[in-house]
Amino acid sequence: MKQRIDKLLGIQYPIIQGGMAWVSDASLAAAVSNAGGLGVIAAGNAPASWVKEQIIALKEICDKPFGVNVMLLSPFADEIAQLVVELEVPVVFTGAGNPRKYIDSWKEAGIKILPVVANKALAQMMQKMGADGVVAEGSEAGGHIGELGTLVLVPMIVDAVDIPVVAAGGICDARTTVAAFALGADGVQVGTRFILAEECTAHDNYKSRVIRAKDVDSRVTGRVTGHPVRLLRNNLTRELAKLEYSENGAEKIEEIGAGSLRIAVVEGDLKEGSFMAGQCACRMDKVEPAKDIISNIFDHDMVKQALKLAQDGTKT
Ligand code: TUI
Repeated sequence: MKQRIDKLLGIQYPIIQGGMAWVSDASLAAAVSNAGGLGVIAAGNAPASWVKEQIIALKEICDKPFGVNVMLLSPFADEIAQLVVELEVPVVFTGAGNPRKYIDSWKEAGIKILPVVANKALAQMMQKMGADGVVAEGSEAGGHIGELGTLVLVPMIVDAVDIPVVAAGGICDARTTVAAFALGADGVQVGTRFILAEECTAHDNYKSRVIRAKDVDSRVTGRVTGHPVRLLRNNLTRELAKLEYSENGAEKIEEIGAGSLRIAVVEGDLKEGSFMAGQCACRMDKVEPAKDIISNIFDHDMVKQALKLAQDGTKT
């Protein structure tokens, strides 16, 4: 039995791997797509040349549909928006902004478009502009977040639009996937748990930091910049918290924030790195193949039942 999101994206299971800057590369995205979900390469702040390499590398090891996440605050967003057209990327996600200026060209190219949204107004605008679906990302998520939690955001957006809605933020296992379907979602986006995929090339220190994460370790920094970010507490988050309401705090936070994610993912610097992760980091404890993460969720009887009910009933 297929959900409408499976048909739209050409995938076997209604699960999308979150586009995590520096983390979501060809290796992780190919593993997820090859396992029947939708793998996603995150452009983050990387130059278009890096994104191009990743797309080409993915196509060599995977002939299934995949996506690219365009981070709209990136200085390279315009170039990457064009690149996905040239390289015939099947699905594009956007994050951290309004993708209005790219939508027409992506639609013309036949790309499926699913903007990540954190409020109702943007979801409705995206539907009007022709988006194929939206990812409703609650503030339990890691990285850049909006204000509303998944439990409020998802059903509100399900009621506000007719296009498929993918639930994100806090979803990491069978129980939270069932919850997402109960809220009316058509599919789930899972980020943090895929950091712990064997095929994820993030530094081992990043993975062990996620495994060690306790419930009290999740922090949100950068509220003064207008781009709040959820990450795991360490020396960096303490420094950022001190800056938050200091003079020129916003600029200093932007400056420090810019390079610190790469330092965490590539170098594994536990003190100065930005270990972006969702609140649910405290609920996961092992590294395993991407296909085991997916089967652990979708082989669960409760999820199978929820999928069946979602098809029979949809909006309740
Ligand atoms: O984009 C994300 N997650 C991210 S992006 C990122 S890189 C970054 N680093 C430092 C500062 C900022 C970004 C790390 N994690 N998720 C999708 C998402 N989009 N969450 C929230 C939003 C969002 C927020 C405001 C989307 C649109 C929006 O407003 C658009 C508008 O103009 O109404």
